[in-house]
Amino acid sequence: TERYNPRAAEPKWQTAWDEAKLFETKNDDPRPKYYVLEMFPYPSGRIHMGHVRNYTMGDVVARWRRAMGYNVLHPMGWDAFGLPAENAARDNKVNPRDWTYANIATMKAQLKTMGLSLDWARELATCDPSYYKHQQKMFLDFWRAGLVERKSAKVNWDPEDMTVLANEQVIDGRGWRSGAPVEQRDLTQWFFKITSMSQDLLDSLDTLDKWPEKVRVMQANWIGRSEGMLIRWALANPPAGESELEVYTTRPDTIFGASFVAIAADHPLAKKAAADNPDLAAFIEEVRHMGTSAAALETAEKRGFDTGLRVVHPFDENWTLPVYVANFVLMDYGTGAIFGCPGHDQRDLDFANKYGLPVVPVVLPDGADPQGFQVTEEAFVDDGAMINSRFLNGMRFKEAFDEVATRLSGVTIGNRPQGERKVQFRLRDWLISRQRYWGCPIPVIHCEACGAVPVPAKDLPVELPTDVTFDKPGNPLDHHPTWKHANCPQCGKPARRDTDTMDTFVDSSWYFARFTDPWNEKAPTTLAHVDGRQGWLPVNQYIGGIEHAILHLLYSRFFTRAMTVTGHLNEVKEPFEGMFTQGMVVHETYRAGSGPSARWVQPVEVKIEDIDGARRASLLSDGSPVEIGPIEKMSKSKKNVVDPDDILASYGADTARWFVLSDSPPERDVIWTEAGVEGAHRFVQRVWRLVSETAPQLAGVEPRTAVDGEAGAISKAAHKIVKAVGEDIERLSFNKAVARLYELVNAIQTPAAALAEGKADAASAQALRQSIEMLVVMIAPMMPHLAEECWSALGGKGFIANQPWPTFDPALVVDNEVVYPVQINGKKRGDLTIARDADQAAVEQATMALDFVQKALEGKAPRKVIVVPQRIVNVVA
Ligand code: ANZ
Ligand code: ZN
Repeated sequence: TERYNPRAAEPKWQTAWDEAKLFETKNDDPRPKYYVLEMFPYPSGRIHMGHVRNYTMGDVVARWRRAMGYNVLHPMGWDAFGLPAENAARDNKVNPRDWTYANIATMKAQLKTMGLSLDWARELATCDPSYYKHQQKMFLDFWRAGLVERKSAKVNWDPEDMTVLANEQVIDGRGWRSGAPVEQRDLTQWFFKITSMSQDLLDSLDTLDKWPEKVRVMQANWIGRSEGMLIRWALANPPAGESELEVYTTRPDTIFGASFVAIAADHPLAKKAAADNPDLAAFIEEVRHMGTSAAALETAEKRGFDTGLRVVHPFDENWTLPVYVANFVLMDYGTGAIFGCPGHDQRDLDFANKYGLPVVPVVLPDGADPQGFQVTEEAFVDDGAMINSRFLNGMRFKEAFDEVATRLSGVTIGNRPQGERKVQFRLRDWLISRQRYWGCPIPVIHCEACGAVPVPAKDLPVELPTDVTFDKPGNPLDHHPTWKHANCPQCGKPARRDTDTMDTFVDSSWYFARFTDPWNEKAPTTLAHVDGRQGWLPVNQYIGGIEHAILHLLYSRFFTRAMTVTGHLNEVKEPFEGMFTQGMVVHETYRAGSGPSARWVQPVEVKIEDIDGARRASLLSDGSPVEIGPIEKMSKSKKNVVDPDDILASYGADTARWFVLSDSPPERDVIWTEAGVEGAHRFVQRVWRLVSETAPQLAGVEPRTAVDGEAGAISKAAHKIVKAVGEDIERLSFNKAVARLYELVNAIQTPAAALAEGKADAASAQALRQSIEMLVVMIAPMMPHLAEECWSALGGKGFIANQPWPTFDPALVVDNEVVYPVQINGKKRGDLTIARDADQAAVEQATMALDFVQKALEGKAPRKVIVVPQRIVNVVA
């Protein structure tokens, strides 16, 4: 028979599916709903292997659920706002909109060649006014509901490009383009009050039992709940207008180990102390220019400056401690002030050692000698018994914490208690203002008389102007000659539009809800379809990269709650019931040349051979040697990228899909190798051969389950695998499902060959017909085009995509047999398959009847046969 030709078959089936509108989903279909979604792509220009893997997994789930009888929603769209479009506009003089839509067209065509069962009728792009109009409406609704706030916040300011930079655009304290040292500036900006939901966002993680544990932990850490205390210290020598300093601590138990107090460079007290201290002022200036990211602070050397201020210990009026400005204290956490306990905090210890401050251990490790215990280089951060702590001595952490809390809450300083319990979250409000063009305009008009005024609903959307220029630094919306001028909706006087646009994370925080009714022009969602009894949400299975495990998921969880508060959802709190984070596609790296002329080269430039059992690489162009480097994430910089288009064109989509699903568990990285792809393609051809060669004999044969004899063995193999593959796909263990399908093809290969030669009995033919149909339905989620082609070769009616998932006969899959490894003189020679309930004598007898045992004994009786029930047989000759 002819080889399978994916180049002909794949476009043919894709067109047929399109024409039949096979994957267009109806909201009012009465079958149970299933919503599977992959994180939508940013239209960067071309799809990459990561997309191929991600979307293939989602498609397997979608196609399998459809076969299981669900009404499946599997949509696709474009996360289309963002900085790259503006960079392209500046560098290549193209309009961001044109650039974006051209990329969407290219990438959509690429996705189509993958044969994904997507409902393209629901396609959306977040940069489209028909989408962002609703986002502007929700912004205003959130504002009315008290979930939006305008306040001053620090931004990274690039003084040369005169623009605000995202944290990722600050590299070693400098602007990524200009290289100029970045400054911190205060700007009044818009925030979503996500912190008002901190506790609920944390608590509700417990309900997400279909999320990876690691993602829940990452979310919990990001929210970062701490139970601690606010403690107010009296200033011994206060500057004018001050009397006390408030610190936040999670370790009030260590209060007798305090040896200094430290405040952030931006702390108001620091400013006051610096007023008449130029050296301190200079130090503060220096700290402010340092990176303030948590990572930068972790690694930076701990530095400080004594302000000359002194505080009085809360439990001892004769004990004063110095107040430092320190670079490791952040202004926006707690109160921006700490007490340092060097014995039990590593940063404090490094700091104390540097500035010669006392180190008094107050927690004794269990089993340590109280006399000899000292802390020098390494702080003791674990639990133990209190020492050197007066009335706390002998207590453990909790007891000591409670004691300090009780005592300090009973004392007043000023007119407040000196200490009080305080729960603190690390989570900050979500700053959504971006001083950028290519984003969703913030629908607000600023009026001198009326302040910030919402744009009236009838004037939405506030559309981006198209005639913008990128020749000047800064925000093009700001430079636009007319766009920002508008009349105040309240008093009618000339006013100014907000020229900021929203963080693109806003766009992706509700697209999954929009997909449930993207046709609604009046409102972001349609309550009948979005959630609740008749609705689609929560998404049953969401699939995407671990890089979005924190912000995107957290923001979406916030948005879902906020949409419920503002009536855009009925009741749902959690947007994603199931979450799965897939691994990356990785590849070897190759390096040609040596010394300063060494360079990375692409896989397609390299020839690889096996020479004396070792892999050797050389350049295809001139045969010069190439060094094979480590296996890494595909990246442009290392050039170890395989373009999906090349694979799709040469092997077809099914091969690419099958390959990315096989080999590795889906949560792990998969190594892309040419050999692996070839192996996948061989399997495609093997399935096709199996089906096309048996099809003529199977014509008119009734599919039927067999129980006995050779035919029974065929049915048994197939039914077992039907059970296993279903379970594997349900658990998203795609690689295991793939392995089972290889197994099935192996199991029916020989009887199928016999059938093709006309040598099969009627029962076997029927069992084969059934098994092969099962095989074809089961490969359909992974290799849909091949499956359609096979189905039509078998004379199947309609599309395989509409076939129900096969059911198995439970009686055939119970394991009533056991396989014993058979050893002869301690060496394994073969296996014995026998009924599970066979007794000792029966196992012995069956062993002796085995060919290889007979041969080994050369007609003699064995000295001994040892049977370990259900485990192993050993024959001693
Ligand atoms: C005294 C102390 C003694 C502390 C000790 C720790 C160990 P989490 O768990 O993250 O909430 N801290 C408080 N505010 C800070 C700020 N703005 N910048 C830097 N550090 C700050 O950590 C709380 C602990 O981090 C607090 O408890 C405080 O140091 C420090 F043996 O207070 B601790
Ligand atoms: Zn006004």
